Amino acid sequence: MKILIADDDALSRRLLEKTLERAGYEVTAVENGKQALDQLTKLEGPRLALLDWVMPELDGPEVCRRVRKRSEQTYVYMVLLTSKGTKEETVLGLESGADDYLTKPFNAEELRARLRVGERILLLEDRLVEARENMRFRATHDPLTSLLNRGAVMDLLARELHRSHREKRSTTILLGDVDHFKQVNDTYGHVVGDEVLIEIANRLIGSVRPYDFVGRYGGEEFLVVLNSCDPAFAPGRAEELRRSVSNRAIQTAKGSLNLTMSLGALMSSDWGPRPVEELLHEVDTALYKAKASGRDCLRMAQPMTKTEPEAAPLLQPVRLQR
Ligand code: GH3
Ligand code: MG
Ligand code: MG
Repeated sequence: MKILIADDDALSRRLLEKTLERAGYEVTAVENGKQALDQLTKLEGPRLALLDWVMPELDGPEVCRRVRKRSEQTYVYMVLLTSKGTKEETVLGLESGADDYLTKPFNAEELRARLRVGERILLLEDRLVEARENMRFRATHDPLTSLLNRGAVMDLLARELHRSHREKRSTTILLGDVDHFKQVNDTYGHVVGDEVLIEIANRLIGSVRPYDFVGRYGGEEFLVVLNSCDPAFAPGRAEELRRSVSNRAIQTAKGSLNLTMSLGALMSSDWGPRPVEELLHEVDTALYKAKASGRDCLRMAQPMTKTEPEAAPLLQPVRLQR
């Protein structure tokens, strides 16, 4: 475990260093408060610190105060080293944000015992952070494929649409649905169906850029958001996603299966500011058209242009002549 010693007295610093190295710590020793603050606020810096009260640049309590101000970083357990150990000093030290204090000259046994208390607190914090991260992941991800779940990908899409509109860029929304997926379940069982979904999820993730979003929208439906995607490239990128499913067989416990996916797509620049639900409805309609056109294909959602209603009557006679 890393530990920081900040003491301007060279002799005392060396003594602490030796004691702690013998106890198995990875020691960094500095000689003033400013260096201590730098160490404690850097990424991956020590999370356990022994700070002398009186030091040049910044004293021990001031280092504690400044470390505590940075609430975003992980917890640092700080022990102040005082020479007097009066009640007033103790209160002031703890009020400044220190977790504990030790009076000099210190007893090596007591020092180690107090540092073990600090380690227990840090371990507890690690476990809490881990539990919180696990909960956050579970709340936003699909347990089968580990993709974003429907709620999370919709939230990100809504935010992205606002941003792209503000920055006059285009977001491409894709809705993919595996073709005849029910047959996989019916023929090979649900477990193989699950294997297929996991593999397709991986292929989709592998086909987008790191800042695009892929979410599981429903059973065998996937929502892909291509952020700031140049409209000229959107159909090509959508085709790549479609081909990522069909271009090679999927290996499963019951053999390799050839599957395809139909896609509906929409470029936000074609539509202007619209509610997410409305845009998704349009993509869904395009997906339905892809299914109706024989599956394993892509259909783009196109808004009705102003000229279309006028053009419609002209088309009418052509159809009647057939
Ligand atoms: P289409 O080409 O028209 O999309 O046909 P389809 O068979 O893919 O579509 P349908 O909607 O009829 O069937 C989807 C199936 O997906 C039905 C459902 O049981 C299955 N499914 C949904 N979620 C899961 C899942 O998590 N695991 C497995 N194995 N199957 C799932
Ligand atoms: Mg479906
Ligand atoms: Mg399907």
